[in-house]
Amino acid sequence: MSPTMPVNGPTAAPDFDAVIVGAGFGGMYALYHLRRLGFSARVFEAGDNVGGTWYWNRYPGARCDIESLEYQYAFDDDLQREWNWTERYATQPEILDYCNHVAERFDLRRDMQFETRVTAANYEEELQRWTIETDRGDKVTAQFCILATGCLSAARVPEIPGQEEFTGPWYHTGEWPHEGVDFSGQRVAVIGTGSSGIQSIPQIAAQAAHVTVFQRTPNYSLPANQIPLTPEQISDWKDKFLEWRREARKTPFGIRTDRMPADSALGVSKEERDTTYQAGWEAGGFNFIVAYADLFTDLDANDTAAEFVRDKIRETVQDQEVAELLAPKDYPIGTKRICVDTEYYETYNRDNIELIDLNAMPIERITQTGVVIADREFEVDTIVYATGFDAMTGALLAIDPHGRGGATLKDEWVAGPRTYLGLTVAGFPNLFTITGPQSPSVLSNMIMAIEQHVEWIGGAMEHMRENGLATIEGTVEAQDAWVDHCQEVADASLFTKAKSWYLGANIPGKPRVFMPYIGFGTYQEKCDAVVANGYEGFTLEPARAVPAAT
Ligand code: NA7
Repeated sequence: MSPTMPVNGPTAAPDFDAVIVGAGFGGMYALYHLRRLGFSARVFEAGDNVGGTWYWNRYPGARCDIESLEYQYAFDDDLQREWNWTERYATQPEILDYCNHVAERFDLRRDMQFETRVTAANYEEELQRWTIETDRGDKVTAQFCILATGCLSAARVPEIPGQEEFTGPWYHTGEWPHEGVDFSGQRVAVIGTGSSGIQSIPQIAAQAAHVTVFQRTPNYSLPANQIPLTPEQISDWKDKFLEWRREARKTPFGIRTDRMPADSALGVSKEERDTTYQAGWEAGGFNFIVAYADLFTDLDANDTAAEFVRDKIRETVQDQEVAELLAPKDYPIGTKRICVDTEYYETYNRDNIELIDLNAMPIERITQTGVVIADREFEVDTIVYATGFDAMTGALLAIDPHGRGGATLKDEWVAGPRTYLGLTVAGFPNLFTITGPQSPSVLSNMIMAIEQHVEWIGGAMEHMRENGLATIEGTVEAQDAWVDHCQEVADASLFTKAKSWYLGANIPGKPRVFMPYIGFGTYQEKCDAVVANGYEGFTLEPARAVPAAT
């Protein structure tokens, strides 16, 4: 049923109120929430089960870098009370178990179609609805199309000459085989040292005969200081969780902290600063990088933290030449996604690992038996590409929705993504993106960001139903202003000083536009104000009379 559409004939009512693309955390909650509001929805998912990112990224050592107690849904108090996380940072299998638990608990699968990839989404202007097509021949209509396709879901293997000649197995960390990989006795090449490389290298090195790591850019990595959670910690958290989540939603990165830093790193002595950094380092994870208020805005302040981490690398890694290669020097700490690891730097003290600096010499080609750099061939049995994703826009552009007048998203975004609030795109009525570009997404706790987006979208759909409205679309003016604002906020930070996937810099030819919005609390206020001001910046239109069916 579609309560907002006047039904002039059997062709007028779409099949569903909403089609949702993706059954990760975003798609699962969108389905649950829309159902609860009385809307009909169908989810299409390429994988054979729920989980999204956590379904695909099964590489050894995969863990979330947000603490498990924070990285969970808050929409249902009973759900959080009955689920028990075991460790401070949850492993991929445990997070996937949680996804399955949620799917079962709320009977989500009955409205999900798996092993089905959406291949087209076209807006039918006359009927004010979307037609969605899949690789299994489905063609369904819906008033709303909700893209919950994930920010890091379009895995990318770089084009290196000779790749197809390699006779051994190769894997991308983001499309890892479900049965796992046994590296025993193998010589393994790992290309890439982002989070996936940094998490998997220690585990691969512990099993393989030899590992050669090919590093283009070193990353700053902080120790996870992984610990099992105690029953007391868990029950204390459960009691406070909902209140703490409300607090978290007001913070810049969506992560609750007992102490919002107010001081400048430069306003205290080096001794005091180092004591603070040491405490953050020992506390583990992102605690370190929120020690002072100006670490993301002042280069000199940032460099005090960066140098502290470089010194930790020098202390940990015995071979000082290797330590210097691992120590990032040409971009501020935190401006590429900071990593959280377990024994990453320590792993370079093993005698079965070698680090190759691709800055001196890039990979020239891949042969049947290995990787060639300059005149040296590294013979390997297996290649692991930990080379990341076409982040934030890749999965959206792979669908390439066609909006009003047949305009394509690819054309509209040729110079980089343009959205209003990271939720909608002008010219594409009733199309929503969950954690889309120009929303905080990857610079916040993703699950919290997902809940905020889904609830905003659900609110808009309810508003339309109550007021007999059929379409919602951000205006070009509001969108232009939002894009400019996102850029201004980014320019006022240090984030644009690194060649990161936030900027599209990891993909040759991708426009360099800083994609996430910095500042969750401010963002949420803006979204709320837009609603309070009668959906400011949006055009909402009533249903048109539908031509009678012939
Ligand atoms: P990332 O963080 O994008 O890391 C990919 C890594 O692969 C990074 O070190 C890249 O170097 C490297 N890379 C990419 N292309 C090449 C080529 N052509 N040659 C050599 N090295 C290359 O992806 P991850 O999967 O590790 O992590 C993604 C996110 O998941 C992470 O941020 C967390 O949020 C969770 P570069 O830095 O581009 O020079």
